[in-house]
Amino acid sequence: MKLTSRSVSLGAIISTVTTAALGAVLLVSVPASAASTLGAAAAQSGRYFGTAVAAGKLNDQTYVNILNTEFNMVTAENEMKWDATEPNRGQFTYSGGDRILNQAVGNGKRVRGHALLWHQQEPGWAQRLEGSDLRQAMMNHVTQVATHYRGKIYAWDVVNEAFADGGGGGRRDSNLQRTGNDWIEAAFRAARAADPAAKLCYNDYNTDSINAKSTGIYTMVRDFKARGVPIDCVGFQSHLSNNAPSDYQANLQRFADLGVEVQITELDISGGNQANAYGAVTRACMAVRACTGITVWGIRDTDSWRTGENPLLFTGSGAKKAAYTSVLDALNAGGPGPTTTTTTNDPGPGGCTASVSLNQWNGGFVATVKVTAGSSVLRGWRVTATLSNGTITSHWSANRSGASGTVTFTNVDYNGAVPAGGSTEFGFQGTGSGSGLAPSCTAA
Ligand code: 9MR
Repeated sequence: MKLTSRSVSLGAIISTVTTAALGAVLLVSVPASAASTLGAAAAQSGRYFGTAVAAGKLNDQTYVNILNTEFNMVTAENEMKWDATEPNRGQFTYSGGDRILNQAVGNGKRVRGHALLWHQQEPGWAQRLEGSDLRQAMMNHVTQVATHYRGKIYAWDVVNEAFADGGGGGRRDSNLQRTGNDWIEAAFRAARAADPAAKLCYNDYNTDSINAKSTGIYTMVRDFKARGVPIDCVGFQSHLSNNAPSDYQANLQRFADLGVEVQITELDISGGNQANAYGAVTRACMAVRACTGITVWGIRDTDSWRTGENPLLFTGSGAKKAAYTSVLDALNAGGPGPTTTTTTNDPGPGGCTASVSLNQWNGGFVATVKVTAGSSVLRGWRVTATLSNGTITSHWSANRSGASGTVTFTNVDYNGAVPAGGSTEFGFQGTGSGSGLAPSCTAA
């Protein structure tokens, strides 16, 4: 007798098949409502599944068919970078980026913006700048590009790869860094002012385990949260070889515990048991509530920047690989998504609603509150929430009055303006419990 069991999940059904010839009994358990595409499977837990897209491939029918069928988030592989969008100082070109964005939005997908500032792919004119002239050009770039895409981007990689490899955990040297250590927070503030609705992420590689580099970034994010610098998410590129690090999930979780979302932003895996490694990465994201989605860095192996390493989910001819099945199964197996309680009343013109996403543990909590504008632009907002059994110890991206009982938050200067239907977030953490906060929002 042979027993085979696969992918047990809540609500699983058990079917029994008797093979007449051998008299064997095969037990197969499958999820009650398995989705058949990556995007749909991720959406079951409130997450997305995305890919990097190259504008030059949007005429390739195999490529576009897979893109439209499987993915519900898109990142421009190169087309929104500085060299592409501002080839000459003050002259902006959005043709490639717009093409990708329009293709995605036209097919019901969302878009991650990549990347506003990065020491690579700077246009030549910016490479030759230093100091205050460069700082001015950097901030203008952030403002212009984020304004062009205002309201259309789910999350921006505001700053990409600013930390050094090696043991120090410090910043990478670059002309951007030499304009002053505060360049990253200045970029985040400029991005927030230009597009209050976009989530703002810091994105980097070799940060997929608890190491000096990821700890350097962790320390920066903790500091940003404590000082109210607007940061919403951290991207883990995850260009991996062989395996997912054993502390991959623990690393994501420690960032989530700071009150930011985490996203896997450029996943590709070469060597080793690829299907196992892809499964492990996907399960790690599914196990962290604040892990909101996964993006693979290309569709077919032949689309990858890692030429010859075959690190993606589809073969060059567009067939699904074992790694694909492993990811799909892990997405279908489910996992806790962000716990969101939403107020449902329509705020109408000039109004706003507030919803809270709560990360709780024994003795403490982090609350992220989303303020959403009604059918007209908000110029300022006030949120009240009630803590029946908790005390706030710190907060970010809002002014606060009170620490327990009924607490009031108002916008800070950079997040008072919210476009019609758009949203912005603030947060706080505390001791005790954050249950029952029931935030409500009024325009101020
Ligand atoms: O995949 C991108 C490749 O086409 C470009 O030539 C390269 C230029 O540096 O950038 C690649 O994408 C990178 C991403 O923007 C940031 N993280 C590392 C990615 C792979 O190099």
